Amino acid sequence: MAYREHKERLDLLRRLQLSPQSKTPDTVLEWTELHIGKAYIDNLPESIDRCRNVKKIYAAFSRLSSLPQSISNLPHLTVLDLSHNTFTTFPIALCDLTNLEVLSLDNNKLSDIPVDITKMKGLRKFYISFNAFTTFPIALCDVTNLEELSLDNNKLSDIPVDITRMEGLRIFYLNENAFTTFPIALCGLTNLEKLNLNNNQLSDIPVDITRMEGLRMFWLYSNAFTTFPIALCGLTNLEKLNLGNNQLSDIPVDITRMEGLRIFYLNDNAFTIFPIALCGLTNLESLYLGNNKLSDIPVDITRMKGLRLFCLNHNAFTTFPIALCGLTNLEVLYLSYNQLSDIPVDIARVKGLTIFWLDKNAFTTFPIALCALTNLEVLHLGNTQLSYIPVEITRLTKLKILSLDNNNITHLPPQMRSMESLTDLDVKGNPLVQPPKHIANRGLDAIKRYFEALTDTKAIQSSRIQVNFLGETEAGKTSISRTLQLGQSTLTKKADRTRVVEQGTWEADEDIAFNINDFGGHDVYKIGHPIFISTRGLVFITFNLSKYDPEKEGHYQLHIGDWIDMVQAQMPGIQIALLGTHLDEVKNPHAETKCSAITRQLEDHASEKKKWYQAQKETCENKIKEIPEAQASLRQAYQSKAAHLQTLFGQMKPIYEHIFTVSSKTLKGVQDLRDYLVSFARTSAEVLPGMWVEAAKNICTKKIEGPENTLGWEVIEDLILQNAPTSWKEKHTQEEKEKTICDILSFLAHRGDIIWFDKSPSLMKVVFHKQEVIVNVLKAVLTHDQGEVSQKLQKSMKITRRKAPKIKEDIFSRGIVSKQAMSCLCEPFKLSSTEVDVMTEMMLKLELCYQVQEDESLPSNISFHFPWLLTEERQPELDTKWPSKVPPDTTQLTLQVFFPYKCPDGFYEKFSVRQHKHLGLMKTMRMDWKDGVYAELEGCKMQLTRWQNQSNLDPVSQVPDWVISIAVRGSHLSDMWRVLMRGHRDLMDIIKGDWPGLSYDKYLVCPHCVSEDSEHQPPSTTAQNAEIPTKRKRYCQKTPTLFPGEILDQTIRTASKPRQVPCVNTGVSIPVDLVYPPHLAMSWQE
Ligand SMILES: Nc1nc2c(ncn2[C@@H]2O[C@H](COP(=O)(O)OP(=O)(O)OP(=O)(O)O)[C@@H](O)[C@H]2O)c(=O)[nH]1
Ligand SMILES: [Mg+2]
Repeated sequence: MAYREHKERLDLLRRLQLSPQSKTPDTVLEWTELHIGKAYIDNLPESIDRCRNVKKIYAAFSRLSSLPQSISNLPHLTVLDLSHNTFTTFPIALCDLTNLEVLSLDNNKLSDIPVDITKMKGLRKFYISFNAFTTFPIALCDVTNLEELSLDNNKLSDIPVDITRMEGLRIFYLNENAFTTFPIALCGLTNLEKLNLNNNQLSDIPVDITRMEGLRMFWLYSNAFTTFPIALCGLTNLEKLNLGNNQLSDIPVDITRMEGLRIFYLNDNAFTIFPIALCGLTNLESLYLGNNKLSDIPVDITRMKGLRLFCLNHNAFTTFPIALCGLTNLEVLYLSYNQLSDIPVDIARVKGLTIFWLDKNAFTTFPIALCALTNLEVLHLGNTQLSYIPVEITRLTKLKILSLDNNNITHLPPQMRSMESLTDLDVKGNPLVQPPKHIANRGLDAIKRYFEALTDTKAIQSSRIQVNFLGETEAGKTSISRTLQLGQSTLTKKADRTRVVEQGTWEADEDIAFNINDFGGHDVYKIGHPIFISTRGLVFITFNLSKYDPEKEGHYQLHIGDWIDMVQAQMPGIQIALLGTHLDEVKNPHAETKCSAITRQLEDHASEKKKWYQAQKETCENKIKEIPEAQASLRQAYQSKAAHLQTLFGQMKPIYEHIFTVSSKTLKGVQDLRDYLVSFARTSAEVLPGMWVEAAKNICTKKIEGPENTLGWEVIEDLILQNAPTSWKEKHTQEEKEKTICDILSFLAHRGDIIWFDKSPSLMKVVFHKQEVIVNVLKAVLTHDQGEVSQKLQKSMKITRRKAPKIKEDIFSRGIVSKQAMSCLCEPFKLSSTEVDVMTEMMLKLELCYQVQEDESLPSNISFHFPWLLTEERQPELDTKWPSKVPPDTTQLTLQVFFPYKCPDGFYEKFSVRQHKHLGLMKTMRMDWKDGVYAELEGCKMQLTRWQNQSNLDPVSQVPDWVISIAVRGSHLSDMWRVLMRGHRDLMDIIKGDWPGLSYDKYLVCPHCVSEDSEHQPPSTTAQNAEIPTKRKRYCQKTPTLFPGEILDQTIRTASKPRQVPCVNTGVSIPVDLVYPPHLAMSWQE
């Protein structure tokens, strides 16, 4: 049932409470279950007894500390969940609920139970884990019908003898308490079946334990046993015994008396020699001996005829313990985390083995003996050092799951496609060539299809690499790119500026080719790079070496540094190299001197980045040290932040160490560049089916020769299947052929040959094989050049002269492009109307704009909103809806995300577009201006803004940070948090997807500081703050307290909770739910 519906029920009960005389509505009488958990209420309504037929009430995760007496009038109530509340005493009203069977008061603050509990004759299961009991609540001894009792996670150290009166008790949880000696009274519980004493400090067990004849399962994990408690040997009916995580190093022979034992945990102990006595446990089925220091197994083990599962992970085996081969009934064997390098042929004797864990060992060659284990269904061989998989693996015809991740495998045998049972193949983290990595990532089916194509057509080792020249205008990009292609000096003319993008190919060898992209400088690329540049490709940051002056202020940043930052933010893993042109115009020794200066500048740049990460990390670590124990959740927030910084830093690929210098005039240095390109291509060569290579060639030819702007599905089909052998075509259904086409297209897209959106059903039918077509359109739409747009509108036949200014006004002040205006802007490129539609759909998909139907009665009246185009300032009338000062009775939650130096181009705009998903659907009010959005939704007001933080300049560079902030105002915290958290998730998703290498910092601004003062508001709204009363001025001088934004990333609950958190900058304490969203805040304990 939906959360909202439960809330409605609660509201209904509240209304009934206000009119006690009213008749109980029939719906209330129909309720049999009431879910009012997470309602954050202090009391259940007195009217609870109106739901006379209710059987189950769930009221966990609230603030309940008492119950209305009326609850005792619910005769049918059998289940009541009051866990995670704030009861300090047992709610006495419950004692009259004689039919209650299950009661949970877990996670409260109880320390005693009243004698009246004995009235609850029906009680079967009682949960009081995580409370404050220091002594056993004696009253329970007379609840003789109780079957299950959990008292774990309290502070008990003894049990009274009276417990023996609880004759019905079957299951008893006493783990995580303070027992140092075994509570002897337990021995009288002769009917007890399950006893959990994990995580205490026991070191012995009394012989009286044998009185517990009913005991079947006994947990003693994580205690202080150094020798095996011999008394246990008398428990001949025991079936499951857990003695893991103690300090045992031997087992007495008496153990053989435990004939009933089936499952035995001895992991995490101190065994160095296999305890031979175990061999007498011939009925044992599962034996866990992981995390010890075993290096051998005696032959006697074969006596354990019943053994099915044997765990020996994390031991010290360097050679395979041959005795295991005699365990012919074994089905599951764990040997992960050892140092095995081979498996003997005798393993074939363990015929029934179905699951075999061998990952994290030291195999360098594939243990071929495994191939005789024909019943194997699961085989784990990840994280070893395998480089080769033999074709014999296909003998494992029943194999379903095979993990080979993180090895050095380059080739898989094509015959693997015939392994029909295989459903899961993990080959992540291998330098795969056959199949190519990208195909492997598409899953097992794609791998099988690839292998099939490989068998049907010739296999060709091939490499086609995308080479991208980026850099300032007139750097020499076009000249070097043409020079490379033609193999002779090709200088451009002065007037020959690259307006969009020039594409070319260079075939260095029969099987090595390059797709060359030469980009002209335009902002469009800055948003579009990830669409155009393949992460497998190369990026050359090109600059004119003769004009480059290392001494000149800003030269490095403009010509090199900014470009590196931009590329690394979007594609942190891509290989970047520097290319200095105009070598002929540089006087020798100058070239080398300049290059070494640049090398130093590169190093400074890299070390500055590193410092930024380190400083951030140190701040986190210092905070972690300062945070009190009780605020574990906050601590975790900082830990995850530190970890995130570490990964961010780790994923960045260093710039190629050599700076290439070339002259497109004299060809000096060009050979060096070619050699590097060829060697780079060779290292990333892949084995491809002949059919694929032909398909790629056909499509690439179309780029240069064909007249089409885009390729439709039929053309694609034709280009790809043209060269497929007839036998292949006959063998496959249309559906299978389409899958193969998708494999090939996805491969080509990944390699950067084409642009293809496989996730969108309509877009996937179109291939953008010419980058310049997309670029042209993007450039035409996303231009800020009003004159150019006016001209186009005037030229267009579709638009009347009278209408043109209105359309222009729409575009530039409101960021709105109507469907008609769109086709008009595309006119010069001679696109078909379908192509215009496809382009618009692509822009929607890239979230450059969102679509709005302006008039409900006119379905064709569609327009597209581009935040990118907005030029208007914030509308003054918004000051009444969102005054700079937070109004009384209103709270403001604020998230601020800081970007050092630069807010990546298009980031804010994408975020603004994404909001349409939430705002559009509900038809809420939304107002946009150039750096912000105001919206009213779900009972809250929200303002998104982008601004530069002038008050916090970088101490060295004096460059202000960019900030994107989400502020939510309202009076219902839980609604406000929902809106804020959704905005936060959108921001993080965009970073993860589009700018994975971006450095940022995020904070929650203290709502208390915000309401005291508006200093930190965006500059545009702070003008009124000049006249602030003196008392409030005091606060203004301080910056608001910032809490780590990582709080919002936390999902788990912690056991400790202050009700208040300190607002450090003003010295006051504020309620925890102003800083923590409800799902985190309410689970804390004082
Ligand atoms: N002497 C000399 N001139 C060069 C060299 N490379 C390029 N040029 C000249 O420098 C100018 C700019 O070269 P382009 O290759 O067009 O530069 P670009 O980076 O493509 O410029 P945009 O297309 O505007 O981004 C042209 O006049 C070229 O003739 C070179 O190695 N030596
Ligand atoms: Mg150019």
